[in-house]
Amino acid sequence: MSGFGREDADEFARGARALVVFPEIAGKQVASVEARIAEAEGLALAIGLYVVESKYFRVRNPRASTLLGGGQVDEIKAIGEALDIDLLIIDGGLSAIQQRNLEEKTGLKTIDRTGLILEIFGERANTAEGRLQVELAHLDYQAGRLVRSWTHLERQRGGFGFLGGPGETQIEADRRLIRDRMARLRRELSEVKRTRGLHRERRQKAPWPVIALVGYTNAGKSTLFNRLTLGDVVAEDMLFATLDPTMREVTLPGIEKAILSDTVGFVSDLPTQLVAAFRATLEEVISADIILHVRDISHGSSDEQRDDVVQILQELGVGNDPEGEGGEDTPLMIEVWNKIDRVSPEIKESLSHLASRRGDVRIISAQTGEGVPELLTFVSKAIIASNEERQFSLPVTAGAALAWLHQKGHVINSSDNGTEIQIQASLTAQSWGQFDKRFGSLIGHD
Ligand SMILES: Nc1nc2c(ncn2[C@@H]2O[C@H](COP(=O)(O)OP(=O)(O)OP(=O)(O)O)[C@@H](O)[C@H]2O)c(=O)[nH]1
Ligand SMILES: [Mg+2]
Repeated sequence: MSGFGREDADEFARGARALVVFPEIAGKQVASVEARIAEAEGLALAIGLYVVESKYFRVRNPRASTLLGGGQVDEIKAIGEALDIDLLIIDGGLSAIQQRNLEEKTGLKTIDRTGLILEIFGERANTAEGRLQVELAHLDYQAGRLVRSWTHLERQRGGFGFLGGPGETQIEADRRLIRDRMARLRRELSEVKRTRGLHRERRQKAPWPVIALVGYTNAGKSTLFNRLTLGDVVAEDMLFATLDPTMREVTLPGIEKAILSDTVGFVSDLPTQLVAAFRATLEEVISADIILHVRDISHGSSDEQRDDVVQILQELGVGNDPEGEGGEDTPLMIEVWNKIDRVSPEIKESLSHLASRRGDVRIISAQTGEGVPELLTFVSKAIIASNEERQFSLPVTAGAALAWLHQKGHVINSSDNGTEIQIQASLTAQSWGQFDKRFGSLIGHD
């Protein structure tokens, strides 16, 4: 495949010397600058860059031209020269103009947080669908940045053009090229999706409950997944180790079979292009019966990470329904406080205390296995408890609805009086939601 994503990955050769700059914008302070910088370094490492130096700048008045102040830009230029830097990573958002100006003023190739994350995704995506989605996201990102002096398209033609960008007509032509390519990708993507949809359709008919693992990148989702499924998903101390969702069967106490799905990790300021791109992949999450939100409770920014995950889930249309109404098919959410083996006994004590006051938290170590059996019992109880019994009637012609009920849950009783079938069935709230959507209009009111 000759995607832009691939070419980009080549561009930041492994081992390239990077300078990470975290600009803290006034009014948007983060809880821990160290944690934020460590994360940015982790992102850079995730595509094999060599982080030579990291800097933190406080930005009081973000400049439209360069984001950073003049003195700060000079300092970056000086560091770049002194340390022989190849690449400047700004851990924040840059407009196309800011990016170009920074490149011109520092003499360093510059990339922002979104660009960096897109690079990682471009390198990691394994499935056909994942690759198409990343490429599409990348093009979308590029389309907005054609003013910059080194576009990939320009490089493809062999010109570097570090000074002065391409002419207007060239930009127009490039835009059209990108638009055409995006249109083609969308067509390919919908073909791949159609095929996957068929697979899912087949799977969704299975009566097994679906449990999805979500969480911040590096929280330990894959480690837990492997522990529960004896699987071999890559679990690494590396950001975005998992990109493509994986599903496997698990056995829970009292439940013959359930489907567990491991998913891509989230990160703060996840590029909107990628949230959109992965929406389809994360449909597994959206349609799960239970979501296990895995958190690295030993992490200094654990609370911020939780907030980011909750926010992204909300963007995806998944959220707890505090009123407990109208959310028939809202999955049940359980917080899993992972890596408990890494905290001191005192902190563990107070976390246990906190958790015991909440009904929706379990403490575990996916690595040592501590707390995992209890988590499983908790999950299966929740699944069983969420089963809801209903009695209603369907017209005898609604064979499909009846078959669906038989497949998806437990039909306790059904009797046929010639025109109507009286049904008594038990399903998860999530499945009832799906049933109502599909067959609600058939249900008789008596
Ligand atoms: N000490 C300790 N380390 C853990 C635990 N769970 C996971 N880890 C480590 O944390 C790192 C990340 O684990 P993964 O399972 O890859 O995390 P993930 O959530 O799948 O990450 P992404 O796929 O990048 O989103 C690995 O080095 C794991 O060995 C735990 O309970 N205790
Ligand atoms: Mg993973």
